[in-house]
Amino acid sequence: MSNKTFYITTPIYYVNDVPHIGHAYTTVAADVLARYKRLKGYDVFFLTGTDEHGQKVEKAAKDRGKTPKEHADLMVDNFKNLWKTLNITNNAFIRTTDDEHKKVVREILQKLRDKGEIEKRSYQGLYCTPCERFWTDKDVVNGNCPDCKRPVEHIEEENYFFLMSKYQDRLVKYIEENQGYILPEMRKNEVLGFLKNRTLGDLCISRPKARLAWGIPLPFDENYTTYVWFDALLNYYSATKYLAPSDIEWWPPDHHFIGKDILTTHAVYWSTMLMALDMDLPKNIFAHGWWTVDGQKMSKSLGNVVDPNEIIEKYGVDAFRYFLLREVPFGLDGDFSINALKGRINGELANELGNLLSRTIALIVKNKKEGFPKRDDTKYISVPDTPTFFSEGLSEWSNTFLKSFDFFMGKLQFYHAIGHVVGAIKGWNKYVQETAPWAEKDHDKISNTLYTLAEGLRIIAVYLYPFMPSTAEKIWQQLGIEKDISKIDFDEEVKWGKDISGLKVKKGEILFPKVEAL
Ligand code: ME8
Repeated sequence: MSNKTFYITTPIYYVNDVPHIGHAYTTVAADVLARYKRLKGYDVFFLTGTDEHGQKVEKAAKDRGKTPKEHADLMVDNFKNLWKTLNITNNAFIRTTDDEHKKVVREILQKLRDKGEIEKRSYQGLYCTPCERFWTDKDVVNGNCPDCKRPVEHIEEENYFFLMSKYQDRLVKYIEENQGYILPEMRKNEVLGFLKNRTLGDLCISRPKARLAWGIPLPFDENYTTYVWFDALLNYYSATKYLAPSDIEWWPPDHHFIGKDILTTHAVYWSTMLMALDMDLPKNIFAHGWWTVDGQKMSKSLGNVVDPNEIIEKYGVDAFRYFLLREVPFGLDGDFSINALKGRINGELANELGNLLSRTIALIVKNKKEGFPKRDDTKYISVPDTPTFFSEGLSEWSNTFLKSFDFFMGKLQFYHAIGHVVGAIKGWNKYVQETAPWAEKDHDKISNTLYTLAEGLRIIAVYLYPFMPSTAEKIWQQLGIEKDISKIDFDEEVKWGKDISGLKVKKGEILFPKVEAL
């Protein structure tokens, strides 16, 4: 075990519906970072899971004639299977119906109650059942919920409140003093704007059992169940108590990856809950953008919800993973269309990457049937044919390249990190063109060029690994490298100048067959 640890989470998804491209997006992004960090020598705890309590799930189960638990048990496999198909390397999968999770939630509720952070009050307000939240008169638009636009009900009842309002100033200060706490910057400003322009209320964290039976009962009043968000947010903590290796202190998390739809619950509810518990706040909450499909909001009624399984079956896992992080800078909204996906496949993946591999392998097979000769440093290290686009020489190039790549990954700029690698792939293709080994007569020169290409591809595969793990593996296999790429030391393997003498390349399948454009 190393002493560097890295804890990353995705939201826990509701089991009222099947997973779609939006859920896949957050989970793939977290997977990319988790894979990268592992190769960088970190002990990684990557958590995802499902949010199984609450009215939404209760209603979905009722519509299907099942108990909520039966329903959740069926639905949870849709997520687990999709993560398997997508090659997601989560270390744990939490379900809020796990007994251990429920126990932690009850302990925390009791702790907050004992500390005087939870109070019972009589309350009246406008309640939106589908959204499971109260609104004020000011929020409601013509009697309808401002979020889902459905009618709200007037409700009067006694409930328990978490005294969130008293943390308002402390939270503002915390966000201002910890620049990287909420990212991207525009989301941080949004939260600060929200906190500075209104008086934060206290948070109603209970529902009478008669109205919501499908939830965790409050330990100090069994007539009530806890608000689904209170239960859900605590997953990030409870998982460290029973799903993570116990010899490591995982708290606080390094990143909570979420969509912008659930920014307030994380930035405000979760942060103040942790403050009340005297616990460290996560190091970062990153709220990414929203995917539309062909320019429209994804919705069941429009029938345009994208099932990742269908896309993967047709176009492959890695093309899909690549597309999600390459199409839009992480943090901004994006639009999914089959046309755009095909464009990425035919362009960067088939024409650039696939082509570079197949021509390199073909040239090596043609010229070096016996594999690479034993490396002669005088010939292979001082590369006279340094590609014109790498003015510093290749060792230097590999060092600078690593620095930029690490910079982009550190800033969660996946789009730029991939762009950087694509730039190199294009450069190597240009290099093949310029050196034209097929027309070369000098054998040493040919060997040199082929070594340079193979070494370039070996390194490119390492950079591609977090994004497209199977593709990276295939590149290494075709180059004849037998090491398991998921277990390497990243920094070591991206250094220029490995001895690859004796490797026997294996011509393999085409990485990305071209797809018919629309
Ligand atoms: O909100 N574009 O669960 P949920 C991008 N259970 N991302 C999207 C998306 C889209 N169109 N649609 C969904 C919940 N997502 C709660 C979370 S966490 C303690 C509890 C992704 O099933 C994005 O990550 O509605 C978003 O935040 C999440 O799915 C919402 O998933």
